[in-house]
Amino acid sequence: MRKSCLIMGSLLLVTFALVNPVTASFILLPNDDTFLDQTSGGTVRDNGGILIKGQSGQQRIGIIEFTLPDVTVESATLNLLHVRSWSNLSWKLQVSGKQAEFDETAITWNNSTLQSTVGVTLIGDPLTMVGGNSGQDVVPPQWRTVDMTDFFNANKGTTVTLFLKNTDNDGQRGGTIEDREGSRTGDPANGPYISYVPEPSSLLCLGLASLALVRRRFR
Ligand SMILES: [Ca+2]
Ligand SMILES: [Ca+2]
Repeated sequence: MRKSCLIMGSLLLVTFALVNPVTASFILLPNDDTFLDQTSGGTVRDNGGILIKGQSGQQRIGIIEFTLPDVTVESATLNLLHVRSWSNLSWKLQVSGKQAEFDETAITWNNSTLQSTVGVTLIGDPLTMVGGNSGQDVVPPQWRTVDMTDFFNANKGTTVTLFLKNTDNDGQRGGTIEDREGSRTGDPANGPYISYVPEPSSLLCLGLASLALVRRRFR
């Protein structure tokens, strides 16, 4: 038990530079992010942000892959920057997820099986997203958050794919979330991320790992 605790703690130290010492909040970045585009079946679409549209026959489904650390969290929040809307109309964004992996440089609508809803868990209620107020752009872009604490704890230690779907079947509605490459804003820091706060017992593991590293260093 203590060994696994130390290994887990050591892995988490990689992200230690991102720790906020007051709230002990950690940041987790995606492995991959892109979207599945029904209108361009065989084309890899890893550019221009994460496009989302629900209209039948023209669907765009955002997909984001994270490897969740094997820690129990008090809270976990998905953070998304809304940069564009399909029009000046508001739209609905539903986040869901399941244990699955993909490669953003290879996945297409045609070769993906991720459109299936089998095994998918809804995460929170749909968010209402504003319409564009400057052409299609949302100015300034808006950070939106989704509580994913339960999903995180149910899937800790695994690799998961989160799905971003527009629940309106309407060609005028939908939008774009900034991707991890910073395609729309020029800044990768505006890409999707999870912020999480480990439970105190998990923080104890981190503390033990830190002591072990210190002991080894000064031997
Ligand atoms: Ca990407
Ligand atoms: Ca991957």
